[in-house]
Amino acid sequence: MSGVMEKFRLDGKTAWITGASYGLGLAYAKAYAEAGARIVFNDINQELVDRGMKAYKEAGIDAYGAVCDVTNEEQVDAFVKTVEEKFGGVDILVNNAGIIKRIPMTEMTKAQWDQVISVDLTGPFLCSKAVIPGMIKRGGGKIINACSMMSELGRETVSAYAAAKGGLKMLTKNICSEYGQYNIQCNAIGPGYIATPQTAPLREKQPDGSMHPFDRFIRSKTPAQRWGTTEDLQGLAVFLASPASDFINGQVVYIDGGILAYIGQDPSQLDESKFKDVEGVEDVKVGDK
Ligand code: NAP
Ligand code: GCO
Repeated sequence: MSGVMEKFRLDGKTAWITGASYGLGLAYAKAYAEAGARIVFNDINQELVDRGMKAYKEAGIDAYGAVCDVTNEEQVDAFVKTVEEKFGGVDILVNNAGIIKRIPMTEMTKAQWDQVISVDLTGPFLCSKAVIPGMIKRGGGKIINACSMMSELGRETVSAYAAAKGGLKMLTKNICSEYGQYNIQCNAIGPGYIATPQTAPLREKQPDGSMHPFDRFIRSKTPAQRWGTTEDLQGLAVFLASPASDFINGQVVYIDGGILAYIGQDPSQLDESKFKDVEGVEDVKVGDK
């Protein structure tokens, strides 16, 4: 292969996707492997790492996985040291690991607030801080952060998550500003509403079998009138990890089916018979979301 499409290849690169046992992280990793990258990943416990290793093996991907809590600086530094010893270092970092707690702000405890900020904002800081020195030594690298609609918009019950994702947008711009001179590009993916375990509670059928009110609401706010799938995000993830995006830096690229461009319509006017998507999505509940 020669010419422009070669720019989208990741051959010879080591990609670290955090929290990638399932969900969006697993989808990014599968796409990166198809583009030629070596996959390394972490998750919060051995059960999840084992689940991820099984998924990668089934996909024919020889991934390296280990337990690493992205909020624990010692564990993060140890993970990066191991990857450097085993594979020569991290060329692509996707700060994907994240949690959300849907609690009205005045009812949220400080501990709950701190946990969300710690995973969703401090984690990307720690992981980026750990990989940047090696990237500088090797002549450059890619850092991709998991932003969100909540990097731009608020909504009820997600104050900590929105604050973290808003902060992550600015951390993206600051890593660009501080390390762009070393050929490090730091950008963010800003997904809309994607069908993963994290959003499963927003799509659960009601006891009478009807749609979850939030499901209907978000479709009325999305011109595509559907939830995104993990596959919808794979192309952008590969693009931002590849040489094709070497002159893009500090950007949040929103991939939302049009939500941020659209004022929305009356949810009661939606024709439910048109909704064929999302059925059969893997919505395994894994832990407290
Ligand atoms: P998910 O299904 O909840 O998966 C997140 C993964 O991160 C899980 O494996 C989770 O483990 C892991 N994790 C949580 N805390 C961790 C920690 N301290 N250290 C290491 N791993 C940890 O989420 P997702 O829907 O795939 O989303 C992935 C990322 O994209 C998140 O940052 C999310 O905020 C963001 N995002 C998602 C959407 C969406 O609609 N799904 C939209 C915009 C942005 P546990 O199972 O133990 O939690
Ligand atoms: C919520 C959802 C969202 C999505 C995503 C949207 O409760 O509103 O979980 O936050 O996860 O971040 O981009």
